[in-house]
Amino acid sequence: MKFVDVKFLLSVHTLSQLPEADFPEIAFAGRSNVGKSSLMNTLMGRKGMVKVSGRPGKTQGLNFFQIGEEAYFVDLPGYGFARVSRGMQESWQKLITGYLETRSSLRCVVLIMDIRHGAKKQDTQLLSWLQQNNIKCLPVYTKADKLSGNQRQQHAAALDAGHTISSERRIIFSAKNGMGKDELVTALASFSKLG
Ligand SMILES: Nc1nc2c(ncn2[C@@H]2O[C@H](COP(=O)(O)OP(=O)(O)OP(=O)(O)O)[C@@H](O)[C@H]2O)c(=O)[nH]1
Ligand SMILES: [Mg+2]
Repeated sequence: MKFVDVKFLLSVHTLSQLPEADFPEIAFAGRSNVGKSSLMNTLMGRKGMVKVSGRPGKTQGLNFFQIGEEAYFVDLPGYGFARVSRGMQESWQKLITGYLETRSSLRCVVLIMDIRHGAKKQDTQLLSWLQQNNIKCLPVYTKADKLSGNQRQQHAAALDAGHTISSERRIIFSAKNGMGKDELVTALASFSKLG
């Protein structure tokens, strides 16, 4: 997978705005402020391609990025942000689940979790929902730079156990120092070639 020609395509707020399913698609999901946009910037090798903010709930709508003629990457709005109204949370959820359920070109959901935190209910729910819907999921534990080597392994093991994820299936990552980037690119390349 090459990231030479990367561009922002569009922001989708209703399912009718979805672009043609022309390329294999990879979606990036996770709790608000977990580091989805930062991870995508690191992957695409473009610091400012996806907007990153200290304020949770920054990413709204489904943001589509085109990776050459190879794939679409989709930045999903973060879930679990208490400061937006319940009605807003519900409409986000509708949009996201509607997208995930119907998108024929979707190859994989990268589920991003903060390596410092324990298993969170919303992540557990999304994991099992994806499984039920036969959608492939790649778990990534991010912000690994914030822990020492020992702590990193301990926290990763706790997350594995909390979500019943096998350690070969997930990737430890840092947007800050690029840890896990090559591994992630390799995994995504194999997903986007499927079918
Ligand atoms: N140290 C460290 N900080 C990170 C890492 N990834 C993200 N951050 C920081 O975490 C904050 C949130 O990052 P974003 O990438 O905007 O998170 P997001 O999940 O896209 O957030 P929403 O769009 O609001 O859901 C920012 O202050 C980032 O600089 C990482 O790997 N290491
Ligand atoms: Mg974001």
